[in-house]
Amino acid sequence: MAAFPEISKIKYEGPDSKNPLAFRHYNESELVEGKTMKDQLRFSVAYWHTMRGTGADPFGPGTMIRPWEGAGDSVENAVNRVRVAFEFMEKLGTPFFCFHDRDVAPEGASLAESNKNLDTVVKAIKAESDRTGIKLLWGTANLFSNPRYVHGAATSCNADAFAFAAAQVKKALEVTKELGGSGYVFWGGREGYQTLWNTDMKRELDHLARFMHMAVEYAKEIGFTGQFYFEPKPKEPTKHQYDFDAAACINFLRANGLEKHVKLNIETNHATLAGHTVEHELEYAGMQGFLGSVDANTGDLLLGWDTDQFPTDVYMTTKIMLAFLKYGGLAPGGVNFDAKVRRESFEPVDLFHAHIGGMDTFAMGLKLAAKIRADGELARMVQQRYASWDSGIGAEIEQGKHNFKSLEQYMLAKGDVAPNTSGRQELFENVVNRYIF
Ligand code: XLS
Ligand code: NI
Ligand code: NI
Repeated sequence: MAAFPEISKIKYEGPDSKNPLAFRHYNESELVEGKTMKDQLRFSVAYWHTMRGTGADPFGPGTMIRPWEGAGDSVENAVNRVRVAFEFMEKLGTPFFCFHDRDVAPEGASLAESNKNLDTVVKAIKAESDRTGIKLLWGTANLFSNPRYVHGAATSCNADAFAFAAAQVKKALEVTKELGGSGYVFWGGREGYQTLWNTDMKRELDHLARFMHMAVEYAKEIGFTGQFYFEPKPKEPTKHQYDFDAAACINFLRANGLEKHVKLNIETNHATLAGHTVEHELEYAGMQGFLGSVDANTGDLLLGWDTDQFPTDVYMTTKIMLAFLKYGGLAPGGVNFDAKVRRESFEPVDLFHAHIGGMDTFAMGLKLAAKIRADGELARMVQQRYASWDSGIGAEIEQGKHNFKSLEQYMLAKGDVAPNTSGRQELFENVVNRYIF
């Protein structure tokens, strides 16, 4: 029985279409910079929000109408939910999905039972994945919901919590491999602190590094060759998360010898919570070779938390795609919609509207980014701004031919700095608008 009987496959109908259940910009077979949009964007559905989101908030219970959830949190219902998820993704045309272990299968009374539940559901996922060709982009483990992780998992003060988390990630890596997943994500969960008074930060971070090394070692042992990612987030649920932002994550990875194994999964809303823009985080990671994947969503200017809304801002998606095209594309990562429909958008069809909007906004961003790159004017304007470094003293400094003494000599002879030129911010902004409108 179909879960979305009134909805057929979402098709590309072009920019003039008024059909709310059609794409106006995402045309999966259209070529952009030599690759199809499908291969450039690598869209992924987040199982936790789309299949498990109830709409509950701190002020009230869930509101979502999900007719297929009747049987509750049983393994049987989990298997049935897999069919619903694949029907949704087939109709939408997303080639990937992402999950936490506990999103897809219920936790049992013991580790052994939880693993058994997961095996049963993973078998169903494998069958649906083989039938449809829809693949796992990345897997991860939920190391934050169960009360055993109240103080964190890898950074818990309780060594048993660390051990349980290790066992859970071991299993999550096995199923990610079994499903042919392209990656595995570490997001902090409760890895952080509420007060430094009760916290041995050094010890906790050493443990986190040990934990990640164990994951890397185990992946090698079982032949899992997917990409590991670390996902920055500054706060929530703890007041200070250790994976604060791209800079903190990269420093942690380098300081602990993990830089060859782990890249970053940058989430838009987390970037803004950290006081950055997503393009800042992408550029910072990209210039150092750490750009991996993106958790696509957006926050709200008036709300200071991780609202995980679907992206609809074309400027933002253009900037995201400019960064990815600049640093060689998204693969093996992708555009994972770590986003949820609003509590007030409780009908199943809203899941389609949300994803269609996000996919169209990213498709437009991709096309605009490619246009900006093909035209080259923005790049030329930036290059022009740094022209003093292309020859003469600038080129000599870059080549390492100078020191403080020689530069003092140069300036004593020259007298003063050559006149500065305008930053032309407004012109830059106007040029960007020319592509967008
Ligand atoms: C939470 C994170 C989480 C990760 C996966 O804020 O975004 O959903 O992406 O654990
Ligand atoms: Ni995320
Ligand atoms: Ni988030």
